[in-house]
Amino acid sequence: MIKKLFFSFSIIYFIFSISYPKITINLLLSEEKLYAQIKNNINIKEIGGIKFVKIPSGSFMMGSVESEGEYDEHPLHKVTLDGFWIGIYEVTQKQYKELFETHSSCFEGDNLPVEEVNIKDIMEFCMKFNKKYKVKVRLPTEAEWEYACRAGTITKYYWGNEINADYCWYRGNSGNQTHPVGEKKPNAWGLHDTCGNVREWCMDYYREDYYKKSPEKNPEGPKYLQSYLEYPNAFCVQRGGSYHRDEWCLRSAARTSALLSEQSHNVGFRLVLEIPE
Ligand SMILES: [Ca+2]
Repeated sequence: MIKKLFFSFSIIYFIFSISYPKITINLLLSEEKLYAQIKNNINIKEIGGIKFVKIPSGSFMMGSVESEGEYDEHPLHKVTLDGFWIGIYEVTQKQYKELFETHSSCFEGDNLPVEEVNIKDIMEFCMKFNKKYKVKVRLPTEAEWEYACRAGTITKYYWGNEINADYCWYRGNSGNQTHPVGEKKPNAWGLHDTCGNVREWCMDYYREDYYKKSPEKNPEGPKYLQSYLEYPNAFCVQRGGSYHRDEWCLRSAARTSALLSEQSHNVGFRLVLEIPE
């Protein structure tokens, strides 16, 4: 009797699984196992101790609606990006010391984000990294940064509309210092600390009205300047707020900038790895 029942169930299950494959997978795997399966399928590469995750190509709405945010976050506009690889974490002091004997970070610790770095320092780091590992890394564009940070969300932060200490280090919980990368919860694409800990340099020059005329496809910031080194008094974009700032600065759309020669105890960076599609 039991054998007959089992046989009948197997036949029904077989027909059902052909008709509804996604549902049957869910029936077979617990939620935990299903999550592990998805997690294992995330495309991750590790080079020079830095882990990069593949961000899918796609479109998103960049900036803030008129009733929210600052002047430079308007207008909310559609941006379409090719896929790219981005660091899961802010670059750490250990990773930085692999290529430079010293660094001048204010807070000391191998797994703390490197800070007190300006654009010239980062360019040198990228050149050495590229030479050593025969790859091409660079800073993210501002659009890549916001797209990666949002991970499909349209809320103020990637976790919702209210500040939440489970996800970030900011003035309210940092104890006025940086913290080891990756201690807080990641976004849906696996990135940690985009909001808070250290603010992150982007490769774009900053202009407050740039969103009014930026191209939809792969925007790279204002083009009126030629190169970083020719214009040391130019401003570059920084994103994400820091351990030293309040929650307003940690919003996904929040923009700020600094002289490209400037360095600060609350500013570091994460990298993009260029791999031809
Ligand atoms: Ca950060």
